[in-house]
Amino acid sequence: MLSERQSCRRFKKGRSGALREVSKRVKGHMEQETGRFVGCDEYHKGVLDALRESDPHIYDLLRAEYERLQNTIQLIAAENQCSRAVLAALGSIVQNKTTEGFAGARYHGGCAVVDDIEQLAIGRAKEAFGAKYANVQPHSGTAANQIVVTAILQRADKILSLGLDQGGHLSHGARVSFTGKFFDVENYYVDKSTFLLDYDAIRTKAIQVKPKLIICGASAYSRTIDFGMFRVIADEVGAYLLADISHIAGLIAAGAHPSSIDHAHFTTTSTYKPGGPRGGLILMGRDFQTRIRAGERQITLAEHIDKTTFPGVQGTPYLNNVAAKAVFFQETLSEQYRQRQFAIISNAQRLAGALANRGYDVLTGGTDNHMVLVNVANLRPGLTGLVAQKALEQVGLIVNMNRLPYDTKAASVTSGLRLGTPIVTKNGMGHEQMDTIAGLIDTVLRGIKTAGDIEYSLDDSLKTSVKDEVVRLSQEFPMR
Ligand code: DSN
Repeated sequence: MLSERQSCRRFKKGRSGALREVSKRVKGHMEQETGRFVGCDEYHKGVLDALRESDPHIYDLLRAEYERLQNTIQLIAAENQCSRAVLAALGSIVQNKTTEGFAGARYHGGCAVVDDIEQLAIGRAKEAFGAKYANVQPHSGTAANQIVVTAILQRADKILSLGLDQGGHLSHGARVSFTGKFFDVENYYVDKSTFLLDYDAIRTKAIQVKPKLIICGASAYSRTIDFGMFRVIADEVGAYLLADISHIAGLIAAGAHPSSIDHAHFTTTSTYKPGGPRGGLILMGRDFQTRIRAGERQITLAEHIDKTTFPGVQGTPYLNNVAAKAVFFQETLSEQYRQRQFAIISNAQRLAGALANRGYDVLTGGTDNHMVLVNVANLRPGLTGLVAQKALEQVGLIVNMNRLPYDTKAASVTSGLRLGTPIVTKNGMGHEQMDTIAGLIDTVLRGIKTAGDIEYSLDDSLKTSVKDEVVRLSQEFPMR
């Protein structure tokens, strides 16, 4: 992990020349305003009113979701809460623009404004992550992975990745995903006793498998990932390295987890997990100009990823999402965002400690990131992740069951829970509230009367008292 001082230094870097150029052009766009129509602010101000009038059902459902969020506590490690500025960009008229291609090389007219939006997003993404190349067009993290994999692999080429049931991700080669269908996938595993990545075992497997691509990064792994070690292994076997940092992208941007950017050939992330809009991002560091053969030509990896994005995999980018990504990347450069990433980890460590003190089996004994993995089956015989998730939801504690490495229970019930602290931290909660939440979780899980892997009952008075406390806590720390 970078020290706070080192990561601060990164944040004091000046703006790049390209970003300054785009900023100057923004003024030019504004001078072209004619003032003959309803102003932009006025047009967008009516957005919620228009929805209420035209579709009261969806409007009411939006309100219901808002109420749900305000009266429950969000502990899903894959969720975050974007700012209202990001929401505004998402709900803007930019969503109407159709265009294919990239800024300066489009296949439709009328792109001067959206070109600048995309260039701002690219420049800010590079600045946020210390990257040399950024592609802001992927529709999601999975789409970003699909683009990279499609770019560099031929059908039936070999991928080596962390298994889904070990903490990996569907798009890293699970049988049910496109990666599992079209490529030859082998998995590496976490150590059976420590549940940690064992880099010697990964190297041995890589030498044996000789993959063309190694994928690192996880959906359920609470310890620091050594991207440098993965690159050493990839280089030794002549493989490309893809780091999917979706879960820890915010921590990396803030310097609270070591960066993958110059170790991996490709880094991908979803943009909502670190707190932005839904969408994906592809980044490259030192390898961005490495030349590869594409058909008859030699092109750079960066050009190859662009071409595989469009026309290879996607059509028109979601330009409202691109605008919202730009807003979000700017937010990640703020001191407030940076400090929050350290607080997210500190809260997760406190939550892990409070649960461990109450007798819970916290995987790996704690956490280095935003995530806490708990084996609930080891707490009480007969308790499953599914029952724990459902019982906690009844009192307003929103979590997700998770298969644990070497889980003996089926994926539909699991032995584990995965908890995350990004949203509670964003809403201002700290250590005191983590202790309270651990106590509430404990009260519910010890109070459950199980009846098989799926059915259970919870005493009404216990339910009411925990729910009241959850509502009180969530109202004390409303959505920010
Ligand atoms: N990656 C999934 C998760 O971690 O829950 C969501 O996209």
